[in-house]
Amino acid sequence: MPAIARAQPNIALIKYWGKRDSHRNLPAVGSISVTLADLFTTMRVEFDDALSDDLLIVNACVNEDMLPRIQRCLDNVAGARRHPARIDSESNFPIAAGLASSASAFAALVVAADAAAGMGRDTARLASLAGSASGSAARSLYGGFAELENSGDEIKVNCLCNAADWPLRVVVAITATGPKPLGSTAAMEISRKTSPFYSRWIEQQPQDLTEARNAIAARDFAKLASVAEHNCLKMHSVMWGSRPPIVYWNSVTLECMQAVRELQSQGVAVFFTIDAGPQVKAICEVADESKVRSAFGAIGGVADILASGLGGGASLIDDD
Ligand code: 2P0
Repeated sequence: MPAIARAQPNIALIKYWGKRDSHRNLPAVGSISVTLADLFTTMRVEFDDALSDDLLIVNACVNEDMLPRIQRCLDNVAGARRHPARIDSESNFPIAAGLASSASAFAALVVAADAAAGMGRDTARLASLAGSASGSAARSLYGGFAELENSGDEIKVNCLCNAADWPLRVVVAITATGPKPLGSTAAMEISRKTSPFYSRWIEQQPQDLTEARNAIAARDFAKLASVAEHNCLKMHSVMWGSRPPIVYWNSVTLECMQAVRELQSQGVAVFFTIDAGPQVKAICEVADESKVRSAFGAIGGVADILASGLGGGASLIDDD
């Protein structure tokens, strides 16, 4: 039977950058993210012995580039002796542009493939499988604020706070469209091997995680803002210090960061974060969303603005 799942991308507030075991895709650091409600990937998986081979369709086009990674994930979920699969993936936001499309894609893939293969695993097990395919995908199995722990041999994720218990907004400034120059997996390895700041990044991460966990528990926006911006800039410093340097920002990225700083100086509850791409994500209180949108809208180079509340975890949906 085919199965369809939907998963949302997540935005890390305390970042995952670096692997402790690249073979098993175990992260070198813990991370904390928020899942977005309004951006999503819908994934339909059907195993069919009448097919001669696996077929991947992404946003209505046959995609062979991503197929090997998808096949490895399907083998892990359904076993290497599975039937060939037809996989249809659709995302309602730009893919491969630093909006965590691999997180929503692999989270949706494991949920749909598990159901299509009749395996019936629980969320913790599905998160571990998603994380083996793409580290950040493990967090998209959970809603609200999710923490990926860096301990043991299994990828483990906890929900720290449900979306409804701290309803924040995320406003994303798209500063460039099109795929990023270097994927995260390769970039992380370059950082691990060459950045003089990498070891300090790993050493300091537990402190940032504790600070963020406490801020979330206390719903303390200012504390979360401070540690999240610090952690984001520290991750980008690791990247900038790599050889060759890894710079995902453009001049509009910097203009958006400056706009957030100006809003902060006017007392607006907002902070920025930036992932492996040039987009700027502003996290704000619900009442301040329109001010953030206006500030980004006034920047000439901003190509588009997306906004979302915090969402739930990946789940199966009906075929209709
Ligand atoms: C994060 N990123 O925590 C960080 C911040 C990008 C910057 O997780 O190699 O695509 O597939 O495990 O999950 C992007 O990394 O990497 C990422 P793989 P993934 O969201």
